Amino acid sequence: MFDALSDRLRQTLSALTGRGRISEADVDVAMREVRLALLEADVNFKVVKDFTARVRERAVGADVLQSLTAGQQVVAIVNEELTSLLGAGDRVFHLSGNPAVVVLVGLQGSGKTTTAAKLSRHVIRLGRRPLLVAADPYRPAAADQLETLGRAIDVPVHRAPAGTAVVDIVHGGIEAAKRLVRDTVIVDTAGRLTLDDVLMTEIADLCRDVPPVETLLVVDAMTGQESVAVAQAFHAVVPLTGLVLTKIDGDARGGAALSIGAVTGLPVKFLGTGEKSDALEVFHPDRLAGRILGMGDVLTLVERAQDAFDATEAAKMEQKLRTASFTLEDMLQQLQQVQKMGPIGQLVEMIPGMGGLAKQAQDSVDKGELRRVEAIIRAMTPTERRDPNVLNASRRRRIATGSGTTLTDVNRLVKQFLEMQKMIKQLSGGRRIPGLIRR
Ligand SMILES: Nc1nc2c(ncn2[C@@H]2O[C@H](COP(=O)(O)OP(=O)(O)OP(=O)(O)O)[C@@H](O)[C@H]2O)c(=O)[nH]1
Ligand SMILES: [Mg+2]
Repeated sequence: MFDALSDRLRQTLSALTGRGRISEADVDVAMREVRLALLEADVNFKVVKDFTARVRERAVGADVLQSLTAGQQVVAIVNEELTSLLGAGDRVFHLSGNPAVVVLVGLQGSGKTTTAAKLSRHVIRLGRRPLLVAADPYRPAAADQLETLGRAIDVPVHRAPAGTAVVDIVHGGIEAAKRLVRDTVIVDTAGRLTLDDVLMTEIADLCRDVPPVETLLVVDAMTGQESVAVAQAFHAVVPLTGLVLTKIDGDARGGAALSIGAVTGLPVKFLGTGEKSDALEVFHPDRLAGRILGMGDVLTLVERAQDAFDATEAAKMEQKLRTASFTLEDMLQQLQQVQKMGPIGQLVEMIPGMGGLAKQAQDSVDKGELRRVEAIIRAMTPTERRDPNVLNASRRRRIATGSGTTLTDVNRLVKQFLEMQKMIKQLSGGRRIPGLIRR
């Protein structure tokens, strides 16, 4: 989502770090560029103004410009200020009370139901036992959707006959949670098409009556500046405790998502990064700032790897790499594991210094290159997978036909694999392979 902004900021800031001393005028030029980049990304005007003013003041004040590393220091200031801009409010996800009640509210289609399922998985990972509540008395289909999602992740769903009042549905859910020994109740409410008074009052009443420990507003980050107004309107009526920004994986300019916290003072607690129920990230402002400024986000990458990789499998793989007995079969398995971590573009973006390659990597996946590699390996016999040296011309032709690829594709893969194997042999002279994930 933040690609265009990220590209521009990176360019501007590399102009600062690319030389020795910088002057106040250099800072001004850079800040003008930063301001344009943020405005173009649809960041709220006032937020932009305050932001650039703060960065400028810190950069030209003190002794920053006198130092030999002035450029880097200015970049560090931008990073810090961006982090504090993104990190408004109390970001802790509170789960006190038995059961702890979490209510999700938001406009129609913002992603409440999807987020309810994602949050269930999140709290399960925290060692809790969630129960979902379908608190939409108007559309039975909404409860069906939640039930389907709940079944897929093995979380019970409480629902009530159409027409039951929202407050009663939620109390029923809390009773059910006590019965089923569930300690976290996640309430999915009806979508509001607009900021409708009746529905708003219904939520306000619910929050007064229950009251939930967390009332999160689910906001579609693709809706732009309007989302800021929506958040302000909700917050005026309902005591919100935080925001969930969904569809961060989309291609909107992202500025609204960046400014919504600063404008409303509400903390962003989670990011939705995809349609599947595991596509939820705890929001870390420093990590997002790092990603936007092209400094990478290794921590999130490691967490995703830990979620996707089986620890024993990872250890086995490391052993193979270490002893240089890594085969095409292992490579196939690795490719599948990595793909479980999410879209390749998102992953590459988190590697420091690689942000600029994210799009390229995603493009090559979208063009089916990974699938081609998988198809080629699958078309090989077990012997061939274990020892590609047996691959003579006729075997290669057979594999190309079998995988629906070309001889050139097969040759390229085999060549790449043999080179990789050589490199692993060199690296694995008893040394630890850098970058290997372990729990
Ligand atoms: N790409 C992407 N799609 C998402 C994300 N979150 C939700 N969606 C999609 O957005 C659409 C709407 O999501 P729902 O969870 O049904 O939204 P809702 O707020 O419950 O909608 P209503 O109940 O009708 O108000 C679905 O197609 C979801 O798959 C996300 O983080 N990324
Ligand atoms: Mg819904």
